[in-house]
Amino acid sequence: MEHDTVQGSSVAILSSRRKTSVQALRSEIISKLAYSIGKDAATARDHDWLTAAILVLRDRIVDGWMSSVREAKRSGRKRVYYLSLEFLIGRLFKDALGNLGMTEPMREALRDLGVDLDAIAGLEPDAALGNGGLGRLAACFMESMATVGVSGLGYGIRYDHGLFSQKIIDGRQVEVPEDWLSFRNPWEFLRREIVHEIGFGGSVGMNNGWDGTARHAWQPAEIVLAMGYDTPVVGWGGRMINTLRLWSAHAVDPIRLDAFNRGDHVGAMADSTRAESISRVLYPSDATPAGQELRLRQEYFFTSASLQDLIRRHMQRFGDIRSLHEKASIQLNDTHPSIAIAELMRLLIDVHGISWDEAWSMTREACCYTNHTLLPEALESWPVGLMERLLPRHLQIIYAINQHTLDEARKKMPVGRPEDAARISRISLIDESHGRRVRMGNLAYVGSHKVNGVSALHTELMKETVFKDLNQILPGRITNMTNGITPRRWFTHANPKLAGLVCDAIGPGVLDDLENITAFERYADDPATKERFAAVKRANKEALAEYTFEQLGIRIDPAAMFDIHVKRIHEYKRQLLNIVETVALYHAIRAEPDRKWTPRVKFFAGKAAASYVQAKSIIKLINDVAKVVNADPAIRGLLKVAFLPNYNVSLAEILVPAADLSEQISTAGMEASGTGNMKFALNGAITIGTLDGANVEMRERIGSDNIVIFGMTASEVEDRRNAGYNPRAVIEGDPALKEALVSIGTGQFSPDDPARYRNLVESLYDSDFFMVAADFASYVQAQRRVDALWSNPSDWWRKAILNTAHMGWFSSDRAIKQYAEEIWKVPFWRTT
Ligand code: 26V
Repeated sequence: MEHDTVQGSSVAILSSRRKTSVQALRSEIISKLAYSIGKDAATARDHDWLTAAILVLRDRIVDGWMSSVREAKRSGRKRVYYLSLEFLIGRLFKDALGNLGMTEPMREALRDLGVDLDAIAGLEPDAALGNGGLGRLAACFMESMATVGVSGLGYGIRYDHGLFSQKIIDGRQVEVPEDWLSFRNPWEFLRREIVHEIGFGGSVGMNNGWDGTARHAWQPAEIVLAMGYDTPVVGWGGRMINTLRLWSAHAVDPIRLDAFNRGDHVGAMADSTRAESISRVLYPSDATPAGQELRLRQEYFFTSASLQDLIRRHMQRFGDIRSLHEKASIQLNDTHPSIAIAELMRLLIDVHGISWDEAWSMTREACCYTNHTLLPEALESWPVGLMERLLPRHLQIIYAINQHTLDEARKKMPVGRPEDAARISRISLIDESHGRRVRMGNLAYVGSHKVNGVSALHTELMKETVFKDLNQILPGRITNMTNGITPRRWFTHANPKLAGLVCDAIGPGVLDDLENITAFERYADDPATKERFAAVKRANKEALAEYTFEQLGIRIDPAAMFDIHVKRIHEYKRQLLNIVETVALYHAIRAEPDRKWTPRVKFFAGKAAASYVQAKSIIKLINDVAKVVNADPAIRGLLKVAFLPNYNVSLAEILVPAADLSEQISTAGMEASGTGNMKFALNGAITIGTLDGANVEMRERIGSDNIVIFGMTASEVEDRRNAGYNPRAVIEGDPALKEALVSIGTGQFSPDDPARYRNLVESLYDSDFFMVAADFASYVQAQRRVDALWSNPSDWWRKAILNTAHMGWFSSDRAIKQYAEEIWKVPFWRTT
């Protein structure tokens, strides 16, 4: 029997059934090279080998894909449509090989051809069609749907350019355009026949429908074409293969010949340039005020294309629009696709002639919405004027929905109380207080039958804050779906050594269902397992040390504690708290060099939105601190700081398996869930974290002895803010903190520009909205608890093993099954 990297699983059985002979693969690769790429083995470059190997793999996938599609059609069952402006996929080659149990045969076939699989796999560009957590969650969910047997289609945008690449030049972030399609994308299939017309602007008139009734008719001033590209999504074992359909924007007429012939060569392309700009580039949206018209055009473009597409599919299969909500569940990933509520109403009423009441109940039955952040600056709203200009019919519909919602709300309120007027204005879909704006979160809420948060704490806070009033008027909709991560990418493939160890201990069933990993708990006190666990970690740390040396020229000792803080750079995620503590530690080591310090390497990585000045200043500070600390012989290498450039999915796959300590230190109440926290803990890192997001549930499952919690709780943060927080007093009362801040503020780390961090430091003294000072002492104490733990390796590895053993519940398979059962009401395979 053939085996994959991880032995003995159902995948091995599957691969033997398929008779994936190495010989067959070899000859298929050679013929792809010749007939699809036009090269022979002598002239092929590494990139050509990669493309050939992917095309061979894709051929194997296609059969299963078609049978999944046929089976879904035949069964007539309900489907999930996952609408997301972001899918942060990363590389697919190794993931798909692993899921199909073909890693080893492919490795051998390539080896016979003189090609190293790992080397060419490293050439695949990351599909970076997302900013961070929200986009990565969508990618994990797609893979889990295919794994647990939920028939689903992901809809998004095929951006020509994904999230910018980050270069660090002189310690500063420089954004470089990303160009993942430059070598063509061998995974995708262009569906020329799947094209939808997307309208913008124009006016709304009336006409008569086929039955003689009057209907609104929108005459758009501009039409853009949405063209579909399909990528197969392979689940574990390849039992089901779903589709990710991404839309690319095109002009109706690629060129205006009349203008061209007149000699206006640029003007002849103007329409085409304008249309195609819609799918040109991903917005680095999680800090720019995405008020730009282009962003709304992107949102409407992909939402309308997706709804038209799913309605077309529904009509083909069932022939009756009235059963749409019984056969389709439309999941809105944040508010980005929430114009779907108005667009679906428009399609049902104006195009399909459904009455308002029936259309409204169908829309609500079909749609559901996930909220991913409570930060007020991140809650989308659009100026009424812009909406009127771009989507006049939708604005009419939104007004009508609003009327209906407010009428219902008024009925539920006793008349005449002064506070009712304020409540009504908060529920309204139109915010009248900042110019007139359409509140997209409220639209998504009223148009969905379920509204979910992404961790228990976040869901509770949703009920108390952003959706407090709506929850009172329209109760029972808010529900919690704690996030999860796919164990294939984040365990089996990223950390094959650890997966192998766990499989050897408790058997391969863990690969089919991560929740089986609890059986690994029994090994927490087994010295041999601890030793192997430590050896795996050591090997992963050596790989990261080598990578760090290649990237930054910094030499680090793999025996040191690897303390890792990687995620988008945001003030609420508090990279600043970490670097200030690093500075305090540096001072302490310098003051007492002979004390028994724990050798540590502090790793940071993450991108700041291009316009986010404060976040960029934090990146510069980390790099400035690194320069001074790493070069100071007085601390004898006990502390090192490394900022790794261009954090992305592939870099995370190197970092996550190599962490001893995982930093999850957001200001409590601000991180909706986090998913990096789950990846690290599953791979045996100890978490130092606040009681925020899913850290709370991680503590419940891992046990409070096995996670290091510090700082204020969400309600303490709120109370402190309300009571009038005085950071200056806190700083003055904490000599170590004060010394660290003074040294940063007066240029110890920026001798070339001593005032560089004056504003940053002053903002901590003056307001410190994210409570860095308030949590500082508690964070320092927690770090010293971590040091104490590290000094007892037997205890450390026991806790590390218990982390791995208790993270099974955080699989995205579990999350998807919950969505399937409680929100979508669709069937899935049960693995018991
Ligand atoms: C954040 C911010 C921060 C400041 C300015 C504007 C802005 C805009 C958007 C966002 C967050 C975007 C949504 C997002 O990515 N949320 C993340 O979703 C993850 C998956 O549910 C979750 O684990 C993270 O906690 C949450 O931040």
